[in-house]
Amino acid sequence: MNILLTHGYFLDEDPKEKLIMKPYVPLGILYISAFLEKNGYDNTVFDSTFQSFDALTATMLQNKPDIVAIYTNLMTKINVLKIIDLVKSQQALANTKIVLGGPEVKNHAANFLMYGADIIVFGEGEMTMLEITKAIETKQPFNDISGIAFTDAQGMMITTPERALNKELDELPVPNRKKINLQLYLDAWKDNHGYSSINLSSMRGCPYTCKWCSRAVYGQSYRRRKPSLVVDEIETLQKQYSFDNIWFVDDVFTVSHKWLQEFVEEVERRGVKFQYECISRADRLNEEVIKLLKRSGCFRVWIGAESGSQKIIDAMDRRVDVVQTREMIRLVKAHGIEAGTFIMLGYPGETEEDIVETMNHLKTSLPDQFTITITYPIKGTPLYAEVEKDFLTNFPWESSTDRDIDFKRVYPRKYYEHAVVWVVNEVNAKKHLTEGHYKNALRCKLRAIKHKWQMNKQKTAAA
Ligand code: B12
Ligand code: SF4
Repeated sequence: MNILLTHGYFLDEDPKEKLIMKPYVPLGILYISAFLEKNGYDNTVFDSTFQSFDALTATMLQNKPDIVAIYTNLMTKINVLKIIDLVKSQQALANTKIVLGGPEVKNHAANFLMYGADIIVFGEGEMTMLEITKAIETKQPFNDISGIAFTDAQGMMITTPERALNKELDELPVPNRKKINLQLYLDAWKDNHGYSSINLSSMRGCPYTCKWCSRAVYGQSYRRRKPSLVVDEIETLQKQYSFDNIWFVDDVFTVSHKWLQEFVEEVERRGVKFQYECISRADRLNEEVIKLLKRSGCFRVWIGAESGSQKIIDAMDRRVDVVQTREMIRLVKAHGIEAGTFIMLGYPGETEEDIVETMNHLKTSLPDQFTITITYPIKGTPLYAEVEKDFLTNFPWESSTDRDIDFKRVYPRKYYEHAVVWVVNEVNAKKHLTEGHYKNALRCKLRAIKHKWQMNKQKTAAA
C-alpha cells in the first residue's frame, strides 16, 4: 500500500504566520504515521509547512498514492479542498482514496464528502486509519469501521458508530518525527527568535466546558501518558536534536497535580534538564504547583483568562475567577516563570465596560506576553449554536472558514478590531512606563487614543 500523509499548511502562503514564525510539526499525522508503521504499513509524510503546493502536486503525481490522508483544521481547510481538487482533476490519481481527519472534519463531514473526499475520520485517527488502510488493501467495505463517514454506492452518506476513545495512550508509538525534516522548524525558530522549540504531547482531551472551544477530536475527556514515557520521549529527542525549548501542546498541563508531582520526580530522578512552556488554568495553579513547574524547567506558563470581566468569563462557561487569575499571574512571575495570557474580545454581550475591565485586568497583572483575538464561533461548539441565529455573514462554505463568520454583537465587529489595538497599546504604554521607557509609552498612548476615537466612531455609527 502506498500511503501519503500530509496537512495542507503552507507557511509561505500565510503572511501573518510568516511574521510570527513559530512553526510546529504536525503531531497528529506523525502519530498516525508511527502507528501505521508499527503495524506493518510504511508510509510517506509530505510535510507541507516549508514546501509549496506545486511540490505537493509533483510528489502526488510521482507517488500516485493509494491513499492520501490529510490533517484538516479550520485554517488549512481551503488548502485541503485544493488538494481534493488536485486529486479529482488528475487521471493519474483516479485510484487515490482521499481520507480526511483532524478537528475540522467532524462538523462538516457532509460538505467534505460532497466536495470529493472519500472517507471522513472522526476523533483520534490511529486505529481508524489502520482499519481503513486494511479495508482499502483488501477491497472490503467500510461499514464495519467505527468513527467514520463515507458515501455509499447510492450516494448516501453513511456514518458509522462512534469510536471509543483510546484509553491506552501509553501503547501508542511516539510521533514519527524521522519522516520530516525537523531541523527546518528548529532553524526557523532560532533564526527568528534566537531559540528553538519542539512540540510534544503528554495528554489528550480536556474535562472543561468553555463554550467557544472545539472538542471535536478528543471530546470532554482526560487521558494521560505515564510520566516516565513522556520523559523517555524528551530524552530521545535530546539525543536526536539540538533544541532549547519544549512546547507541551496539552490543553491543561497542570490539570492533574498528582501527575505533575510524578513527572517532576521522574525528571529529577533521571537528572534530565530541559526548558518548557505549557498552558494551564488559574484554578489548576497554586504556589505548590508553581514550584513544581519551576523545578521541572517550566519557563513560561500560559494562563488563559480570556477576559477580565467576570460576567464574560461566566458567559463563556470558563469557570475561573478573574481575581484568582490575576493572583496566579502575579505568583507565577514571583517564582521567576514568565506568565502569558490569552484574551478574546467581541464575545456575545460584551460591552465597553467589560473591555475596560479586561484592559485594567491586563494593566494590573502585566503578563509577560498576551494575545488578543476577536471571538468567532467554531462549528460544533455551544457558542456556535448560541449565535447561529445572529449570523451577519453567509459566505460559501468552499471559500470561507468559521473565522470569517460575523454575528450580531453589542457593537459592530470593526469596533472590537479597534478595541484590540486600543487595549494592546494601553497595556504596552503601562508596561513601558513601568520600565521607564517614556518615549515608547507615549507612542503607545497616542496609538491607543487614535483607536479609542475609532471605537467611539463605530459606536456612534451603529447607534
Ligand atoms: C498546539 C495548538 C496550536 C499551536 C500550534 C499548532 C501546531 N501546528 O501544532 C498554535 C498556538 C500555533 C495554534 C494556533 C491555532 N489554533 Co490550535 N491548537 C493546538 C492544540 C492545543 C494542540 C494541537 C496538537 O498538537 N494536538 C495533538 C495531536 C496529536 O492531535 P490532533 O492534531 O488532533 O491529531 C489527532 C486527530 O485529530 C486525528 N488526525 C489528525 N490528522 C489526521 C489526519 C487523518 C487522515 C486522520 C485519519 C486522522 C487525523 O488523529 C490524531 C491522533 O489521534 C489544539 C487542541 C488539541 N488539544 O488538539 C488546538 C486546535 C487544533 N487549534 C485550533 C485553532 C482554532 C487554532 C487557531 C485557528 C486559533 C486562532 N489563532 O484563531 C490557530 C491556527 C493556526 C494555524 N495556522 O493552523 C482549534 C481547531 C478547531 C478546528 N475546527 O479546526 C483546536 C482544536 C483548539 C480548540 N479546542 O478549539 N494551535
Ligand atoms: S479552552 Fe482550554 S480549558 Fe476550556 S475546554 Fe478548551 S481546552 Fe479545556
